[in-house]
Amino acid sequence: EDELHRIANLPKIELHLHFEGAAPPAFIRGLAKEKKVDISGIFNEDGSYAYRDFWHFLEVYEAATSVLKTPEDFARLCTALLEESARNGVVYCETFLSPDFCGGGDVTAWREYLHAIREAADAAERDMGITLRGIVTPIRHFGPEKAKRAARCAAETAGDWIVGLGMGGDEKQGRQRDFAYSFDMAREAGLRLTSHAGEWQGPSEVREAVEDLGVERIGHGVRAIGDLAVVDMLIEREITLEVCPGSNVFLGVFPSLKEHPIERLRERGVGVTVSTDDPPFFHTTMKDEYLGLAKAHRWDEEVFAMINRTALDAAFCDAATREAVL
Ligand code: ES4
Ligand code: ZN
Repeated sequence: EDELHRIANLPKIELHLHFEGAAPPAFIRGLAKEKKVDISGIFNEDGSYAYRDFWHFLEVYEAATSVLKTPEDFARLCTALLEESARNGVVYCETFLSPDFCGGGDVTAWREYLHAIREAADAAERDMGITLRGIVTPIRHFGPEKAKRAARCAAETAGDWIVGLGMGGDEKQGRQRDFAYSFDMAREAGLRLTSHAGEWQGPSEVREAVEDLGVERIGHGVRAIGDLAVVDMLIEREITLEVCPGSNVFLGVFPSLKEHPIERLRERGVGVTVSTDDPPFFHTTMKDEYLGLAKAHRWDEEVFAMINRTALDAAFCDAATREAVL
């Protein structure tokens, strides 16, 4: 119990956190009230987010996000989510941010949102010692044309704070290669690359993200376990997985943490890391993730230290930032 306590309080690196998906329902309800928008249909009676499955979740997510209108709204959310992350011991975090929700893909508007978010993040770093970096997120089910606009926003703001391009959204729509143009644009701008794959689709989706887009990390990637040739490809190419165990169990990708393949992937030699995905939606926190894995897979402090080392090595920020956080 003493060891569990120490594990919960370890300093943590989180690589996979959706910015809007980190908004607590009370935060979204408050904004809806201020702006006199009625989105009561997306909440349960107990105040939590209400949805039936992943695809309905994506709809509810968009409805919740619709009350985030101004750069100041995003800045307030940034402060709130970093307070919660810092409470959970997170010292470095990368967050998926979509220009589709911040100015609709217009570069000038995107810069204004980004400026407000960065100010909030810089203040949180000074006050709470937590470092945030942004990954621009094309949303797969919005299609390749919108993805190009997002990638253009990413390329125009690539630098020390926007560090990557990372596709999210519905993995069952289109193919990874439909987005190759956007990933090429981002790569040429010096950005690092990741894509959601192998959460809802099988191992071949993971292979396609690596081979057709050239990503060096995979969002989830856990269903690679269904084809050991794909698992070995990940090991050989040193691709790091952004694993979100609590999200996977909550959405029914795997029946329980005990049956979750994170431990089998780790044992075989895949670089696995631990993140929350959309914590209030999936009723999880980084402390919950660590405690759950400690219990389900008997992970000790040494394993978590390795997980965090893997995460820091795979982080998209510059070397000086990496060396300052752990
Ligand atoms: C997602 Cl685009 C997006 N937003 C939040 N959570 C997600 N999971 C997969 N895609
Ligand atoms: Zn995700």
